[in-house]
Amino acid sequence: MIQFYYHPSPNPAKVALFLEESGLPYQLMPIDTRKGEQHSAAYKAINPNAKTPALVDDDVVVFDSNAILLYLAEKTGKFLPSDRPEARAEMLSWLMFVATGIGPYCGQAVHFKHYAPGDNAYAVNRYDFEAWRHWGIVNDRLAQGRYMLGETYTLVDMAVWGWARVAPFVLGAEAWDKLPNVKRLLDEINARPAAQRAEALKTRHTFKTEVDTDARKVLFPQNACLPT
Ligand SMILES: N[C@@H](CCC(=O)N[C@@H](CS)C(=O)NCC(=O)O)C(=O)O
Repeated sequence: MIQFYYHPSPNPAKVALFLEESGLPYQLMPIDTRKGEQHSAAYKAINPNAKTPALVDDDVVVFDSNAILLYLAEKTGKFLPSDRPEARAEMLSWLMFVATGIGPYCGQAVHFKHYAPGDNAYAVNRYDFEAWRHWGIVNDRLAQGRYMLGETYTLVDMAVWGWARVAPFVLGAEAWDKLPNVKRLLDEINARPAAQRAEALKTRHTFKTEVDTDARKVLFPQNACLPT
């Protein structure tokens, strides 16, 4: 059976949604990143990047949320566009856009706005701008069709959903006034039973919620010695 290494945060959420949508049986493997469990040798043998999510499917090991989405979509043949080269190219473009743009810029915006000590005006300005710019592109895309790839719900929508869930935390309270098409997609996916089951996974395990000094040491070890 699939083992899904999970923490209740945006990148694992995408994979949780796919697993629940597809009906694949899986075992939940909690990794409490605020307690440093991502740094264990056993977990790094699965994901050398020491982050969640990761997935083991018998002798297949796959890490990085968007790679996992693609693996599961190809395994099941579900939530993919047609295999015409144009459709596949469009899917890969948007999936990589989410992987390399939405995820990293949102992650850094959250870091500098909510967790980093000090003022950080330059970093906040840069990452806030880039996070907004990327979400604006997604919002414009969703003005052209119901979903990221047109009229069919695919893995790319699941990748977007992972971070759209937390857009106000990333961007601020005005996120939904400025990104109505992203909000429309978020609301539509949130209404799906699979999304509700994916969200409920966090209640199956007691994860540490505080980002206290100990959590900072394992999440941002290179900065742990700096004053907070
Ligand atoms: N590119 C990776 C990023 C994974 C990532 O940053 N995961 C976060 C949760 S959303 C994490 O595990 N953070 C803990 C840490 O940085 O130590 C992916 O998409 O899976």
